[in-house]
Amino acid sequence: MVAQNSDKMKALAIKLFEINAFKFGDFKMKVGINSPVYFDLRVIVSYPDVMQIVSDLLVAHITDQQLSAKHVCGVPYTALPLATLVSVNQNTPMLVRRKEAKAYGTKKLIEGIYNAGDTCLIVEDVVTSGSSILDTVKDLQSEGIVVTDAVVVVDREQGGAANIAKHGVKMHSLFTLSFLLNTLHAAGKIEKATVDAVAKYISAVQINSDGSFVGGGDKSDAVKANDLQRTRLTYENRSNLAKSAVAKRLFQLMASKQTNLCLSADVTKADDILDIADKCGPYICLLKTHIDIVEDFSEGFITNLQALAKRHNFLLLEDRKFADIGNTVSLQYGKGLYKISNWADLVTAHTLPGRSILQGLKAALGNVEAGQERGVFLLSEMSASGNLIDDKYKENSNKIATEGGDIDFVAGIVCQSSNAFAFPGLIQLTPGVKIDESVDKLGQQYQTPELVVKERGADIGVVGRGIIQANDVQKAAITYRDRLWTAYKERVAK
Ligand code: 5BU
Repeated sequence: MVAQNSDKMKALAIKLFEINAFKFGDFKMKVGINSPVYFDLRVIVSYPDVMQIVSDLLVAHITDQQLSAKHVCGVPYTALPLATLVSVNQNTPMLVRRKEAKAYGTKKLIEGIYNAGDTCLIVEDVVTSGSSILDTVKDLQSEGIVVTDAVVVVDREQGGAANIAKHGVKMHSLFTLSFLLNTLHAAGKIEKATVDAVAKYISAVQINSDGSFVGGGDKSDAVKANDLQRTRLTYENRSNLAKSAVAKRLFQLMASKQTNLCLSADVTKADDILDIADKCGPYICLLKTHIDIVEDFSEGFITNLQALAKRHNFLLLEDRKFADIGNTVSLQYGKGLYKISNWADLVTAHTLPGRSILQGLKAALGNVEAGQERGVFLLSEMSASGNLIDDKYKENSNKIATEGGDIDFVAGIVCQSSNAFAFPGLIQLTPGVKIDESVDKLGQQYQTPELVVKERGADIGVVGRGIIQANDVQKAAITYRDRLWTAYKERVAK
């Protein structure tokens, strides 16, 4: 790396982390086991400034390494725009490899003008085993094109360089995973524990170009040893991994106040909600409302509720369960009698309408000041018996929460089980909590605080009638706070 580019490289590493081009957590990989780090450089096309920096650095790296080839060729698909920029910037003609031959016309696998014997430099975004690079090399070679070098943005250091070297191709990476980890740690973006967990995984899981593991075996021990599984991380640690500003704030609040209790204040008189909020406020991280059950709603009630939230340091969650088309939810969130977006730090929403639910809600928000950020909990499971949610729905809900351009708006997931999602930057909110496991007359299914936290992955337990119907609501809140918090402490100490 050229010395003057070193600061640029560090700045780019941080930028890539901030735009979610890579994440830490517990992710399912193509090779069949989970990884504590996940790269998705597809997102960078949405950031022209990042594209510019990456391509400038790639060109500088190519010059620095004296890689002269007659053509450049990107590995489809993520690297194609990068290869285009490299081609244009250094005036080197490009070749395009098709993944499938056209069914009509020329049936060519390689587009562009070339002759057998021409040289070609490969451009790739992320290398794990190197198998994608080798697929492209093979197609170029069968046209008589000579490939000796590949320039890549990120080397995950899992054996890719050695695998492609066996086929006569030398890898030149802009970033190694170690460089990214160290840079983020030095910038205070990730904890030492995260750096160590990833390093441990990388050294244990080296991959051959056919996808098998070096040394054989299924490496399930490495997966078990994955210290970035969300249920094993502390809330402090997870606040650093969160992408939503409200999730960060909530994780920090939970850690400093030592509570993971959400009180569901399901009573119908404004004064009763304020009374419960005042008595239980010191023991909760969230107060959950169903604003449309309040019979005497007024703006003054909201002002008082916000004052209590400030005094006792908890956030407000309106459990509105938005579920309509984008335009309607935007109006329901920002307008009407309740003007929910003005006061609720968080809301709940169904994923049934798809991604547009997030865009609709976001459309109701104007310019948001720091500290006034809003977030959403997406529902991926329900506690009601006989609900219609199946595994596919759950999986797709997780995708909406963790992929795409709106993940900075998603604070967490409302669900009942620990396998609903893996990303530790999201918060699992689990309703249906009571001291005694039971079912109410209308199909609500309850589990104990210990069970939801230790077995079902809950980060926050939601308690309604378990507290509000108690003779002494404050005493009940303390009991639930203590039991949920102890369960969490035991979970992370394991
Ligand atoms: P309870 O009194 O502890 O049963 O109240 C639970 C609250 O959580 C209540 O406000 C429900 O609307 C809310 N809830 C739920 O119980 N189950 C779910 O799956 C979802 C929300 Br989503």
